[in-house]
Amino acid sequence: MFRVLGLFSLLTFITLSFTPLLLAAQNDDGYVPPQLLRVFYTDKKMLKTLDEAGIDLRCAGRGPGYVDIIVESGPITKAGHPAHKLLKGFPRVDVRVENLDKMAEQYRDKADLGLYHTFDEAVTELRSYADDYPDLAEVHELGTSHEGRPVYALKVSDNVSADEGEPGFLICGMHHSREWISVEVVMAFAKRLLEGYGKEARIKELIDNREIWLIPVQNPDGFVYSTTKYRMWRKNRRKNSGSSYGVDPNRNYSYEWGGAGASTSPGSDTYRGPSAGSEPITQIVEQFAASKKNLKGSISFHSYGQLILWPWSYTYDPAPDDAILGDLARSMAKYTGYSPKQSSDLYPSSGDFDDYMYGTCGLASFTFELATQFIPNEDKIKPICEKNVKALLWFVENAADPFPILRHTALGATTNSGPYALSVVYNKSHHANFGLKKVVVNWSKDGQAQGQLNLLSQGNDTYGVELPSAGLGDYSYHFEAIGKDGAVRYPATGDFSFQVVDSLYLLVDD
Ligand code: 0X9
Ligand code: ZN
Repeated sequence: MFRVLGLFSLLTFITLSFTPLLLAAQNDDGYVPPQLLRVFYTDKKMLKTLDEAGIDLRCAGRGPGYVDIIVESGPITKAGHPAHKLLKGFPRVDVRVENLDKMAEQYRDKADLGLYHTFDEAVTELRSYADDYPDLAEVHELGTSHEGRPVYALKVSDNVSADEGEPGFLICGMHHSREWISVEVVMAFAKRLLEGYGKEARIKELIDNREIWLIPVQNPDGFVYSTTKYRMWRKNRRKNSGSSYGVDPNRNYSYEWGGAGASTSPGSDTYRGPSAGSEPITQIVEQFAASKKNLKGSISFHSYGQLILWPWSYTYDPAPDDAILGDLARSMAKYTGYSPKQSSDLYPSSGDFDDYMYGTCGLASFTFELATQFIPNEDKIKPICEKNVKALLWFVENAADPFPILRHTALGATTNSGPYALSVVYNKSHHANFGLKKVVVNWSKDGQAQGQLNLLSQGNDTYGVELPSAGLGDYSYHFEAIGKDGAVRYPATGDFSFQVVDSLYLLVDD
């Protein structure tokens, strides 16, 4: 049940000395299509200058030592272009996609978007799930967008029409219009759950004991705009004052709205909107999440970057539950191969989904950046969905109580024959009203109860005790947090355990 992991931090020094190579393909009529550039940097501070100049650093991919940016207007080779001068100081700039208009060309003449769902197809499919599995699936209209399109949620649970208070999860796709693959993963999860219920014990167990809310298309207006008018559209379709359109839905949530990494310019791709939660599609999701008291976790799918991000986004400070969030992200990363990191390590941004879900609603919330491009080729849809559905299944199974009152942080011994030092951390931020009085551990050896020991405070909300040696064999134990109104067991069910075999001291993993 418990494993001690050694963590090593790797420091990478990158030295680059390339000459900037800036290209722009200009059409006869002078129109310059949007380009995707990869800008390499040697120091994160260099990004600040781009950010401050209004270059969007937060809407494409990024990796160690580089950030992808979309340059929308005019050839950046022109001295007048705001990016031209700024990019001069960077060791290397590659043009990744010379013409973003052409990137999704293969779908241009297909009204049905090939294997991708259109908005209407996604809605029809959700409805068919409710028709085909009336006891397990229900379509809820949560509200409507600026242009009057419904935001739908599919609830998946046994006794679906009852609120059973089971641990709940909120899974969203399509905040950003051009990130079509995000819809596919949420739709694939719905399919896997519903088709699996009658066949797979694991799925039945899940649906019987969870309430799973799926919003495949959080931003319907933007999605329709991207799929019918302009593929690279990102925001929603608010008519701003002036001639610009759109608010970035992932800068508009009302937790820490208006801070870092969100633009005040309506024309920007990361425009935060006129006020916190100003957008109907953001309000809908906020109100939904705040009203569902049984929600425990949430994931918002985006593309691209192959990342799993956890709060905070708005600050470099670690979240109070950073260790737990990081562990959950690292576990999910095992299924996807994506890189887990705190959101702001990528870049800080404010008013995003995760910070609201974690900061306001107390959920374990994550952003997945799928794939290596916004709209991957059709043949990539299936493998991307499959591995992300695996991560989703793991999450919904394992994050039902993401922030337990105690957390087991260490098990150690200086010699193989013990004693065995245990320590736990009290999660004060999530259980402020518990009134912790003491922590005890009940332990057994080879199934024989050995009694109860008090843990001593070691400062910083950490409590510890040593289990005495009782010879070779199987040790098991669970803790109890004793508060003003009673005790809470940890783990809720089962025990932690380890074995002492011969002269070896073995930790047993779950
Ligand atoms: O910037 C965003 O909203 C997300 N990336 S995207 O390229 N899909 O637009 C990332 C959201 C996570 N937040 C931070 N990294 N701050
Ligand atoms: Zn996105």
